[in-house]
Amino acid sequence: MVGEPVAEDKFSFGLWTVGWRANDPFGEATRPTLDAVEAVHRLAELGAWGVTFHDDDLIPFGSDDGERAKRIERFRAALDETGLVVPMATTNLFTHPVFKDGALTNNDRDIRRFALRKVMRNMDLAAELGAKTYVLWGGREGSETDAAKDVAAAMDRYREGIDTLAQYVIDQGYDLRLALEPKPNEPRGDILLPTIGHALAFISTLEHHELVGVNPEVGHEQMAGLNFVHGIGQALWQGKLFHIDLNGQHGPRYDQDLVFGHGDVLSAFFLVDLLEHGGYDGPRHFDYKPPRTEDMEGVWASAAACMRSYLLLRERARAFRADPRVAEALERSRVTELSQPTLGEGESPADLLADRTAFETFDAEAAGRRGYAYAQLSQLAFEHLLGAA
Ligand SMILES: [Mn+2]
Repeated sequence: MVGEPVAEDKFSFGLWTVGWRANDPFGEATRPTLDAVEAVHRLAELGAWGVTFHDDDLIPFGSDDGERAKRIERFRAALDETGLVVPMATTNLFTHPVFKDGALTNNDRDIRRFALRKVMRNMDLAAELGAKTYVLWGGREGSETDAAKDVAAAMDRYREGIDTLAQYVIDQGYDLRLALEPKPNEPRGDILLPTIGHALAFISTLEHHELVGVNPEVGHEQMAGLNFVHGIGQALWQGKLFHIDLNGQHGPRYDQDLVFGHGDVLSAFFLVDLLEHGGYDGPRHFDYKPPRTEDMEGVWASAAACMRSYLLLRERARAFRADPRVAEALERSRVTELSQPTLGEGESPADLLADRTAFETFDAEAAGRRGYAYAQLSQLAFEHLLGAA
C-alpha cells in the first residue's frame, strides 16, 4: 500500500509550478494569480516538504525595498506556520525583455553585470532562508541564428559568470552549491549547455568545479531524444547530481512539463529505481505545469498526482528489487558481472597481453552465440511496473 506523502519523502515544488496561470504563446491565462502564502499552505496540506522559487515569483521585478521586505516577511511567516523548508532557489533571468538575448552570455556587457547582481541578490535571500542549492537555468542563453553568438566567447562569459557566483558563495560563507539546468531549446531556438553531458563537460573547466553540479529535468533531456536515466546515472557517477526536476514528457517536441510519470512511464519507473537505489538523497523536486485546462482544484489535484506517482513508482521499484526472480534474472543477464573490474588486481597491459585465454584461446564464436536474457529481465520490470508481478 502506498501511503500519503511525508516530509521524509523530500517532495518539493516550485512556486511557479502550481502558480502558473497557464498563459502560453497562443492563449492568455486561464487561472487567477496564486498568492505565494496560499501556495505554501496548500502544498503543506498535500504533504510536500519544501517549496522553491525564482526571485520574481516572490518579489515582482522592479519592486522597491519596502515592498520586497514585506513580501519576504509574509513568505517567511507562511514557512514558519507550515514547517515547509526552502531547499533551493533560483533566479529569473528570462522573463523581462532585458534578458531577451540571455543574461550571463548576453552580448551586452552591462546586461551581464546586471544579471550577476540579480543572482547575487537572490543568493543572499536563498542563504537566509536556508536553501542548500542554487539553480541556474540559462533559458535565454543561446540564439536563433548562429551569426548572433560567438560560442567560444559565450562559453568564456558563462564560465566567468559561474566562477564569479561560486566565488561570491565562498566569500559570503554561504552553505550553497550551484546546479546548472540543461535544456536543448525553448524559449531560445538553441540554448547553450543543451544537455547533461554538455553541462558536465563545462563544469570540469570551472575554477570552483567542486561547488557546481547539475539540476537535470526529465522533459529537457527527452526533448533532445536522450535517455534521462542514463544521464542521471552519469551525473550520479560523477558526484554531480545536486538536484533534480521531475516531470513528464512524450519524446521530442515542445517542453510539456506534464505531471511526473504522465509521459514516458517506463523511463519514470527506472528513474525512481535509480534515485532510490543509486545513492541520491536530495530533494524530489517537481518542475511541472498543471495543464492549461485545469481550474485551481485541478492544480492541486495535479500537484498531489506528482507525489503519488512518485510513491507508486517507488513501491513498484522496491518490489522489483526485492523479487528473488529479479535477482536471478540480473545474474543470468550478467548485470552484476559489470561491477567486476575488467583487469585483475595489479594486472598490467603486459599481463593482459600474456593472458592467452583473453585472446588466443578465447572462443568469440561461442560468446557471440550466448543470449543475455534481457527480454525476460525487461518484462519482469514491466510486470512489476504494472503491479502484475
Ligand atoms: Mn520543463
